[in-house]
Amino acid sequence: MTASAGAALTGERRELLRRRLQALGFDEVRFAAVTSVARAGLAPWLNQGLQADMAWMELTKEKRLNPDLVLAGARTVIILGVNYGSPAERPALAAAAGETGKPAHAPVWARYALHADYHDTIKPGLAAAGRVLEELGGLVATDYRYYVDTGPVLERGWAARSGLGFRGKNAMLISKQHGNWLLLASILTRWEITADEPLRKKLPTPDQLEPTGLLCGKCTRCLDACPTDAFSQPGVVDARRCISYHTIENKGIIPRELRRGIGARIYGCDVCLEVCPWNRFAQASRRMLLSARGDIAELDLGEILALTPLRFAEIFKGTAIKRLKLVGLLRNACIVAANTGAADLLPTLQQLAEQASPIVRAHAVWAVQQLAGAASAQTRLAGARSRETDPLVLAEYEQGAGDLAAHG
Ligand code: B12
Ligand code: SF4
Ligand code: SF4
Repeated sequence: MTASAGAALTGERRELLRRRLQALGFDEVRFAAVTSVARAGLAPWLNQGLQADMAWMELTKEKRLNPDLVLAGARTVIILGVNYGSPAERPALAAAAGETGKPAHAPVWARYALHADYHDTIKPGLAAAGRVLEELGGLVATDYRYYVDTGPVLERGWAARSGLGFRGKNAMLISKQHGNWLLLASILTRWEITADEPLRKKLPTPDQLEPTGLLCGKCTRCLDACPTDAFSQPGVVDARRCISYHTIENKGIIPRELRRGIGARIYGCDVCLEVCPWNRFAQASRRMLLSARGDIAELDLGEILALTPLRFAEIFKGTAIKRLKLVGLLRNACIVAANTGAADLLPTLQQLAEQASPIVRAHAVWAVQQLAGAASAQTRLAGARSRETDPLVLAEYEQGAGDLAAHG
C-alpha cells in the first residue's frame, strides 16, 4: 500500500473521496479514526446473555472490539449510510391504530424488509467504493475490507464516532437528516483519513464513548412504546424479549408470554424507530442502492398461511425474508392470525396443526386455542392431537389445557 506512506488524507482531497463515494449511492459518508473501544458495552451485553442464541456475536467479540484483528494496521473506519426513509409510511403505528385501510389482520413488515435484500444491493456499491479507494489512494485490495451488517464491526458505535448521528435510547444510530431510517455499512482501511467530528465534539479521551441518548433529552417514547418491554436499560436491547430477534433470528419456539406483544408484526419490528421524534426530519430515500418490494406488503395473511415451499421461494427470492424460510414465516403468521382475531382463518390454522414442521404445528395449536378458546380448540384439534408425538407441540396442547383448567 502506498497511501499511508504520506500524510493523512485531508482537506479538499478528503472531500473529493467523500463525493466520489456519495456518487455511488451512499447517502452518508463519514470517517472515524480507529481507536481502542474496550469500553464499548458489548462485553456486558454478552455476559448478561442479552444476545439470546446469536452465538456468532460471542464468537466475534474480540474482533468487534478490536478492528486490528479484522484488518491488521486499520487506521480509519469509513461509515456509509443508506437512507430508506419514506415519511408518508408509518405502517406499524397505523396498524396499531387500525388506520391502514387494509383488512384488520393485515400483517406488518419491518420497513427495510420491503426492499430487495440490502445485503445484496449494497455490496456492489461497496465493491465500487473499494475501487475508488484504490484509484484515489493507491491502495491495493488487501488494504481495506468492507461489510454490510454481517461483518464483525460495531457499526452503530463507529457511526456515532464519525458524527453520522447519535445512539438513541432505542439503541439506533439516529441521524439529524434521516432520523432512524438509515442502514449502515463500513469499510476498514489502512489509509489514514482525517476523522470527522462526533456530534459531541470534545470527548475527554479518544477511547471515551459518546453518551447514549445524546440528543434524546427527557424523551422516553421508544422505551415506553416497546410492546415486549425489551429494553434492559436505555440504549440496551435484551434480544431475548425483542420482537425483531424472535421473528427474524429465532428459528425455534417463540416464548408464549411474548406472543401477544408481537401483535401484527410478521417480520421484524419498527416500533421503537417509528415513535422517535427525530424522524420528522427524515427525507424520502433516493433508493439508489435499494429497490422497493411493495408487493410483499400486499400479501394477505390467508395467502401467507397457505404458501407452498415453491411459492415462498418465488415470492421472497432476493429479499432478506427468504432467510427466515417458510417454517419461520408460517410460525410468525400463526401468531399474527391469533393476535388480529382472524377467526375466518381457523380452518387453515387447524390444517397447519398437522403440518410437517413441529415449529409450525406448535404455533398453529396456540393460534387455534387463542381464536377458538381453549374448550373449542380441544374439540377442533382432537384428531391432530391424537396423532401428535413431538414434545414441543404436546407442550402447547398441555398449556392450552392448563389455561382451560385455570379459567374454566
Ligand atoms: C445483533 C443485531 C441485532 C439484534 C440485537 C440488537 C441490538 N440492539 O444489539 C436484533 C436481532 C435484536 C436486531 C434488531 C434490529 N436491528 Co440489528 N443488528 C445487529 C448487528 C448485527 C450487531 C449489533 C450489535 O453489535 N449489538 C450489540 C450491542 C451491544 O451493540 P450496539 O447496539 O452497537 O451498541 C454498542 C456499541 O455501539 C458500543 N458503543 C458505544 N459507543 C461506541 C463508540 C465506538 C467508537 C464504538 C466502536 C462502539 C461504541 O456500545 C453500545 C452498547 O452499550 C448490527 C450490524 C453490525 N454489524 O453492527 C445490526 C444493526 C444494528 N441492526 C439494524 C437494524 C435496522 C435493526 C432493526 C431496526 C431491524 C428491524 N426493523 O426489525 C432492529 C432494531 C432493534 C434495536 N432497537 O436495536 C441496523 C441499525 C441501523 C441504525 N441506523 O442504527 C444495523 C446496524 C444493521 C445495518 N447494517 O444497518 N439487530
Ligand atoms: S425492535 Fe420492537 S421489540 Fe425490539 S426493542 Fe424495538 S420496539 Fe422493542
Ligand atoms: S424516541 Fe425519544 S428517547 Fe427514543 S431514541 Fe427517539 S428521541 Fe431518544
